[in-house]
Amino acid sequence: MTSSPGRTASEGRRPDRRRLRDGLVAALVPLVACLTALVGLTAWTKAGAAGSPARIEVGVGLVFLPYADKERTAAFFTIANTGGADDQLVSVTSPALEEVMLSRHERVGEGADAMRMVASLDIPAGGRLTMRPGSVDVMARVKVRWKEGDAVPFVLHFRRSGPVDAVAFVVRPGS
Ligand SMILES: [Cu+2]
Repeated sequence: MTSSPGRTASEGRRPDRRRLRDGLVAALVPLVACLTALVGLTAWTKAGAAGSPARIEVGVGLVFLPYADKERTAAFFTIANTGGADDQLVSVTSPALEEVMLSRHERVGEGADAMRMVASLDIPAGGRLTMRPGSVDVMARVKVRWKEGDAVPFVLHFRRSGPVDAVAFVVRPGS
């Protein structure tokens, strides 16, 4: 890159962002269409949102690499509703997965964890749902072999906002 005399301070900050983005793009492999999900979660103010429709933003997700010969996996997304109306996540689909279910885990004693399937998850106006192991997740069975770092396309279906594209990166559980 050649440096031209008229560069501004904001242009000078760009290399950091570009490095970050290049790293993500390298990991994305062919799923360029899913790059929109990388916009991720933005800050918002509640002011002015009242009376407006639900507005859903889904961050880049994570999905667990199944153990050895196992097929079960769990995926995790952070979902923000920056709009003025409540919404609900009602289902999740992915061409790489079957038997996809929303589940909620609850502590039922020392080291014990009870899981139940739920029909929907609330995303209240101005609120956010952060899925993580042991709280709320997306359970599924994998149809294809993955390796760490693969990008898996998902569609999250919301009652009011309809389908929202997302991508999740394959990670080893516990990483
Ligand atoms: Cu679960």
